Amino acid sequence: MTAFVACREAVRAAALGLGLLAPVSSFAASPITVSAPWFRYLLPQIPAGGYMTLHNASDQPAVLTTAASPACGMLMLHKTEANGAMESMDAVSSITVPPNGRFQFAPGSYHLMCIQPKMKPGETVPVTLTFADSTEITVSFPVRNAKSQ
Ligand SMILES: [Cu+2]
Repeated sequence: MTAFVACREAVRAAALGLGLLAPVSSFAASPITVSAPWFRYLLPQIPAGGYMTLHNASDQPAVLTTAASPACGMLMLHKTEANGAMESMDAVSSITVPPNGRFQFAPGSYHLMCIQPKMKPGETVPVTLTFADSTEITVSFPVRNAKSQ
């Protein structure tokens, strides 16, 4: 429950810091590219939210099934849901990026939940994304703090 509440606050705090963009990373061998990856890091005992946009240049859907990082302990796919004044968060088993489309992770919506963050603002940490067809891509996520914009 504590981690749950902390995460919710991290997500809300992150919403205040929207509007930032990171350099686009591209992967020549894969139709999947990732833009604007970042983690919002608060404290070691508070889960860090990870955000990015996935782009799919193929004419087939791309299904993201797992994310992993040595900087996270467990790294989960999560979605925040607003129900009136309440907010809750659920694990999701996969995320589908439409053909020639994109899928955005953002504060208040889909995010990567880094359960035990071992990172510092200013660093970059690797995240490996695995898709249903066994494609794996590793992306460098810049780490930002609560006040970053
Ligand atoms: Cu979460």
